[in-house]
Amino acid sequence: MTMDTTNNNEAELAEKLSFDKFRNEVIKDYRIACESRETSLLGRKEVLTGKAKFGIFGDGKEIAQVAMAKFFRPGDFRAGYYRDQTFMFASGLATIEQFFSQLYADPDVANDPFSAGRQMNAHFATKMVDENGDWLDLVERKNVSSDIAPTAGQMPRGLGLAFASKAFRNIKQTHQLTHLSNNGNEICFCTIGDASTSEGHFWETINAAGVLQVPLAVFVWDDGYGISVPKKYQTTKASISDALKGFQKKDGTNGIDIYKLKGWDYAGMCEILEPAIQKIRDTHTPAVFHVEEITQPQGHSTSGSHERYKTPERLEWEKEWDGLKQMREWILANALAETEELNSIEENARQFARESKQKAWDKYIDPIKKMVARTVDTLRSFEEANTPVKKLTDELASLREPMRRDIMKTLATVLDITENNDAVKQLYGSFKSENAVLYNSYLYNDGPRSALKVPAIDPYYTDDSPLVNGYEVLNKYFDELFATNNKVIAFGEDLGHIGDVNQGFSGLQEKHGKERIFDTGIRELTIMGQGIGLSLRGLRPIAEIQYLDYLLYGLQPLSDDVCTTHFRTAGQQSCPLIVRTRGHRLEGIWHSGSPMGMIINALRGMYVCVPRNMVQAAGMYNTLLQSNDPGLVIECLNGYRLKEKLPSNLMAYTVPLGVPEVIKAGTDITMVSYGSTLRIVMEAAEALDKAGTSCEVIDVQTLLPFDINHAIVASLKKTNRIVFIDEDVPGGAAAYMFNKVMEEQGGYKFLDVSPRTITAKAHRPSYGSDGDYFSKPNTEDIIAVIKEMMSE
Ligand SMILES: Cc1ncc(C[n+]2csc(CCOP(=O)(O)OP(=O)(O)O)c2C)c(N)n1
Repeated sequence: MTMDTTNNNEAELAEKLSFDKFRNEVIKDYRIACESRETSLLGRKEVLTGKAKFGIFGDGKEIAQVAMAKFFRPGDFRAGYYRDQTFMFASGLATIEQFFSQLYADPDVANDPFSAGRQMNAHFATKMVDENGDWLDLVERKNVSSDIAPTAGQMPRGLGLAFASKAFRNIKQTHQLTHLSNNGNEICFCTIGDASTSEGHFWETINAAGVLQVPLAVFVWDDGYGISVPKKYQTTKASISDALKGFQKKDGTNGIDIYKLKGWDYAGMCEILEPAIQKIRDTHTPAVFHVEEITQPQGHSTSGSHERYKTPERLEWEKEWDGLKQMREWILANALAETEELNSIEENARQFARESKQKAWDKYIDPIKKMVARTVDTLRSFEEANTPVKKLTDELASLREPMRRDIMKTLATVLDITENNDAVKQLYGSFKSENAVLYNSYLYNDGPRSALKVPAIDPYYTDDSPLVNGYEVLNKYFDELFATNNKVIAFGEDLGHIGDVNQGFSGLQEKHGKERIFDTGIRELTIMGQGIGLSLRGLRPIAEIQYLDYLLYGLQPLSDDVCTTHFRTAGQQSCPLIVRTRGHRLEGIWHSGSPMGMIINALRGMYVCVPRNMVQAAGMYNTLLQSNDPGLVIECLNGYRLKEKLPSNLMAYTVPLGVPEVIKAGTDITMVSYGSTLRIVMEAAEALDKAGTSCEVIDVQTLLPFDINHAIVASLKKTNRIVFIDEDVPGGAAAYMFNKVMEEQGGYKFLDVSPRTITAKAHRPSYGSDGDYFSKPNTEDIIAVIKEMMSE
């Protein structure tokens, strides 16, 4: 009897404790949801009153996101978009104050830790790499890959982040990297709006995830619209979960799991998510959570009002099914709290959001006001003598919300008026460099892991170094690389089983394993995404695009995501992806492209290597692998069967980036080129030499960076004639080289005759050798142009 009573008491106590824990959890979630809503309401006001430029908020998604955040663990990753503020607050990865700092574009990373004021608001990130470029312990922290604005742009990256878990789980060579993964248990939580699922990125990602079986949890926030366009114009059957049905995993098949949730139903969502997320973690089966019946109380963004496109009935429905209202009613119905308690939570939330906003504003404006004060101080000394200066100073001093540019404009005008007064000049100069640090830094790594700081080591040859085919240089190189570097992974179309279309990886899958060297589907976009995710998680992927012409399919994630990663996180994330491809001259419209102008203009933030042969290519891979900067290496498609001497120090030698090589010395004219074109250039140069014109041929080796030590102008000083030759369209990369040498290097000062570019035609080349001859620069044309220059 006594025993029974004790048991009863203990059971009651345990029940009470677990009830209290549950209740506290619910109340905490409700509080976070309320604070987040207040943040959205206040945020919109800040934009409408002009304190911030643009605002986009997570109102309407609060309840779904507090539910989701419960299952996001240390080690996990998020690849999301701009609606996820509540998830960030609930995961402890953002404060309201930080949210407002980003809204104000505060360039101090201590205030906006996501982007140092570089990104629009609600574009989140967490720090993954330290100041030395070493990866932090990602297993013990919750990780957020930096958001980007292009809709669905997070999908390929999300796939890659999830894929990395699979790699870590299956590749035994990575098992000692315990700071990067715990046996691949990490899930990537990926969020997307319902309308953005119309993008090809979504479908390619879902298909790849279904094939690969990776721990990807995709949450579709379905509020029925993409800005103003309703989902009947976006999605087949106006339901993404219905449209996805063929992807559903069944017994004995691959595929994805699909769940439907109601965005206002806190309890219902938690119940579904708990086992579903655990299953993803354990089995690496991807899942889509279609979160329906979500609202958007303030409309899409501060750019417009939703009354323009939502019917009165819809607006009424949104009010009734607002997640906060529903959660509140559910709490009361289940006696988890009294009305007074909820009222006070709501009031405190309002107060807290207001205070946080104010703190963020003070932190933002304070340094600017100090700059204004310094400026005004300096300018007051001119006032008496100079009325226009006094007027400008007064104007600046009276600005209630000054900006840095107001100060710069004032100083520049005063400089003009005072004819370059020293004190003003000094102040202007020092503000200019301070602002450059805030606004123009971090495009590339400039710390110890900068690709430009990798020491140059020459290839080493012995008397009996063998002469081998170009592809064999790479094959031997990759073999040694995979034997010595446990972080490298290579993949692409036809790269695994047959060892790539030109045999660079021939036999290597068998030797180094299917987990490290493997085939992918034909999906350049998500191949890039796989590479991005693996890179962010500290591995060293070499992701292959089969032919340069098909880089276009993968260009968007490189340009929007890879190239901006380091910049948009102010150096807190690095994406050292290596993209390997082959291109330039071969045959036909889509196997001969050399669209280098397009590439270098799209890829500032990556390094672009254009090796003339495979020995140079391997040296560039070595350089890139020692750095944290991303790079594209374009091998010469027609060079795999040309003979090259095999260096004996394959793993050690490096090709420094941005350092051209004079591959033939001469005195009469400088010929600047790269890649496959160099063979034509050399043919022309040798013929011209015989005819008495001494040609100096320079291989630029990399287009980004370009001739950092100005070696080309040094050659021009000697020859006083220069021609830039490539197989891009007119005005493409040859024009870029021309501009660099003439403007940046001041080459125009050393010209005896007008400089030239020789390029391919504007159209793509016709098929066959004659098509090639008449479309791309040929030896005879080059000789003719140079003869003309010599006679000028
Ligand atoms: C590639 C691209 N196209 C267009 C836009 C402009 N845009 C921004 S958000 C948006 C609608 C997205 O709707 P949805 O995916 O449903 O997300 P929601 O904003 O409703 O959460 C559009 C068209 C963009 N950012 N990126």
